Amino acid sequence: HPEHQYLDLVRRVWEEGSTRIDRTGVGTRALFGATMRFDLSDGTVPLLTTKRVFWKPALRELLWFLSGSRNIRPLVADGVHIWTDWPLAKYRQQTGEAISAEDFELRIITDDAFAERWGDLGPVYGAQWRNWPRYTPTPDGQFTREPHGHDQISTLVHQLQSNPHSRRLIFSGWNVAEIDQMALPPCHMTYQYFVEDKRLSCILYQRSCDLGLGFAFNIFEASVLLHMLAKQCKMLPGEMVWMGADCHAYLNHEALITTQLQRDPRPFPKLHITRTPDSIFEYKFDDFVVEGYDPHPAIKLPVAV
Ligand code: DHF
Ligand code: TMP
Repeated sequence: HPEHQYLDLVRRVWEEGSTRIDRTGVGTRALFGATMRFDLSDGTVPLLTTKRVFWKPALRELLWFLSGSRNIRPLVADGVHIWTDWPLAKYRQQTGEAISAEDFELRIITDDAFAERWGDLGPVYGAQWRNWPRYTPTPDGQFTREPHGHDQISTLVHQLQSNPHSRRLIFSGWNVAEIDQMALPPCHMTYQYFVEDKRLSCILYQRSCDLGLGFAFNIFEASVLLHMLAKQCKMLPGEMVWMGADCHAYLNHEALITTQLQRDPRPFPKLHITRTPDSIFEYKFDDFVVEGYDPHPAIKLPVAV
């Protein structure tokens, strides 16, 4: 079962990884450099089965990236809480106010000015994917920032269709010049595509991978995006290849070892996309059906902020 690639990596990280103090202070075991490959040609999607993965918030996050948004408001309005902790920590730190997560989210939804000031994550994923800043030189040797940046996703769709053997089918969130403005620099940072006989494959390069939490979302979302791109370009899904650099398990994620590793994987579910809109940006949440997902029970793990 392909999920053993993940379970084996978790075991290897836990048994052979070095113990490291990380940015969050929680501590991890980590090793550097790992690959997994998932065959999507049978219509499946790698959604881990050794614990329940909340794929609905993951799908909403992917659609939020594609919308180009950099504010948590649309996520929170849809009941997705996965990005709230970072703006919340900043708010508490800068105002000294001991606000609860619930009250913070309520203000994000109901108060426009508050959302604009405190819900912004900076130019993260969606902002770079859809609107990588474009500067043009002026005669006096300065540069002006154009109102519309590079839409890397539109370019990718166009290139896939017109130049499928290109070796430049890439988009990236790693904008060096803007890293310092981001709530978190991108973890899943570079995506590259490859077309062979109408089969579309992808490599995702992930610089930093939380194997307990982030990974399940990241591999699912990258694979859904592959299915979407294939559909838009009248191709078939091929292979999803994942490459992780700093692969780590947080020291407070023992349940990963004591519970999840003891379980046997079940078949991956199928992904159905029930509609082909005119553009990749017009997909709606209800266009996606995950069929046959029968996971082991959820495992609650603390997130290191
Ligand atoms: N920081 C760290 N330390 N790990 C991460 O995985 C991470 N991911 C981020 C931002 N910062 C991060 C964005 N993605 C969850 C999943 C993905 C995610 C952030 C958080 C999460 O908490 N998942 C839980 C609950 C999901 C839910 O309730 O909907 C899970 O059990 O999967
Ligand atoms: P870092 O910026 O210091 O690497 O911390 C980011 C942490 O969040 C790290 O544990 C990796 C994890 N992460 C993922 O695994 N996937 C994601 O999509 C995101 C946003 C974060």
